[in-house]
Order: sequence, then C-alpha cells, then structure tokens
Amino acid sequence: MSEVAATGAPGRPGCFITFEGGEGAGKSTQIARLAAWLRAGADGRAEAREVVTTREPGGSPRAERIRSAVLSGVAKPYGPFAEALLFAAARLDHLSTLIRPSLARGAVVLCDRFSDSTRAYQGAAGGVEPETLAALERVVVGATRPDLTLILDLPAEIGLARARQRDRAAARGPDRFEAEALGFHQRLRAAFLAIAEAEPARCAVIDAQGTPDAVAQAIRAAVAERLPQLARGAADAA
Ligand code: Z5A
Repeated sequence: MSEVAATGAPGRPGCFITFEGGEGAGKSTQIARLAAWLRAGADGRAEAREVVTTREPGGSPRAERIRSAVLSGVAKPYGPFAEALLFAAARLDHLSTLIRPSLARGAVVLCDRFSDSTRAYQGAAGGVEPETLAALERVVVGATRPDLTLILDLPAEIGLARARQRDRAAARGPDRFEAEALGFHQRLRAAFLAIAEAEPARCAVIDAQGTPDAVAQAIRAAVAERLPQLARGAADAA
C-alpha cells in the first residue's frame, strides 16, 4: 500500500465528506470549489490530495442508470419505500465500485448527497419509518459512514428559486423531487437540521445564503476545524 497520511475514520486511509441540503442549496458549486482547494493543498498549507468528486443517486455507470429512472418519476407510483430501495441499490454499486476503492487508496471523496438524503426525502418528507431506513443504511453503508457531512442550509423558497432559475437557463423542467410542493421542501430543511442536531460530531451546518465565496470560506473553515489533517494551518487563515 502507498504511504498515505490517514485522514478519516480509523483504518481508512482516505476521507469521506458528504454534502447535503435542499434543492439549489449550492452543493455542486461548493463541491467543485472544495475539490480545487484540497487539490491545491489548502492554499499550499497541507499535502495536496487526490480528490474524487461524485454524486448520488449515481456516481457509477449502473447507479447512473437507476438515477435516470428515479428522477424521471417512473418509480413514484410505487411509493417512497420502493424509491428508497432503488436509491439503496444505486448506493450499493456506487460504494463498491467507486467510494470504497477511492478511500482505500487514500483519496478524499466528496459526494453530492448520500444516505442523509434518503432519511430526509424518503423518511421525513416521504413517510418511510426511520427504523426501516436505519436498517437499510446498516446493511448498505455498513462502516463506510461519512467522516464529515456538510449540511448547506437555506430557506426552501430561496433554494427552489435558484434551482428554477438554473433549470430555465438550461431549458429544462423540474425533476421528480423539484416538482414537489413547498411544504415538502420545508420538511426537508427541518429534517436535515434535525440530523445535524442528532449527530453533531459528524455534521456541520453551513449557512448557504451568502455569496458563493462566503459559503466556500465557511466550508473551508469547517473542514479545517473537523479534519485538520486536510488543511493544516488553514483554520488560522479562515
Ligand atoms: N434523492 C433522494 O430522494 N434520496 C436519496 O437517497 C438521494 C437523492 C441520494 C437528486 O437531484 C435528487 O434525488 C434530489 C434528492 C433525491 N432531489 N432533487 N431534485 P439532483 O442531483 O439533480 O439535484 P440536487 O442534489 O437537489 O441539487 P441541485 O438542485 O442540483 O442543487 P445544488 O447542487 O445544491 O446547487 P447548485 O447546482 O450548485 O446551485 C443551484 C443554482 O444556484 C445554480 O444556478 C448556481 O449557480 C446558483 N448558486 C449556487 N450557489 C449560490 C449562492 N451562494 N448564491 C446564489 N446563487 C447560487
């Protein structure tokens, strides 16, 4: 095995960071920024890292096929539990083909959504019992839990307006979940905040209402504080 400084959970050479939040919270924007910062060794203060950026649902060829089906709405008539099973099937493949091999060779994996999205969308907003989702998470995710989860928080109205503006610019309509009513998105926000409150050691809530630069700075500060090996010295500059 190559000489890689351990950064995440014990026995795991790499480091697993997930981004969560409602629609249009800025996850894709901020993953690209954090990846560039880590690849540059946190402005030269730390070791430059191999960074793998990925997303859920998707992230592997088979999981991307499940993504297309679920986001098209084809599974909606089967109900939230069936959708949770499809997200879990996609996650199983994503974990075994991309996430675990990347962590094993020492990469930093930045993932746009992960199992907290199942808890929020299919659980809190969709009505699937938490015990059922916890059991699914135990068998699918196992020990590959995130080292850090950044929850990008903002009012649902603002996130939806951003997502709609982006969709208009790309000349496309809302997907299966964007099309849900405002109340659904407000439940999601509350669910992500509740997850952060229940698991403060893993989760950091980031105010996502500021400019992209301000949000990126808050994310770097959280990473420097929670995973100092990735950004040694950067906390002082944050
Ligand atoms: N889902 C689920 O139900 N269960 C699960 O287990 C999993 C997922 C894993 C995936 O959709 C859907 O699957 C998701 C949940 C469900 N629901 N939906 N829809 P997706 O991957 O297509 O979309 P998303 O994850 O919701 O992300 P998003 O809507 O694409 O937004 P984002 O990545 O958070 O934001 P963004 O693309 O970076 O930014 C959105 C726009 O705002 C864009 O035009 C930016 O330029 C702009 N932006 C970004 N930051 C700012 C700031 N700071 N100020 C102003 N404007 C900004």
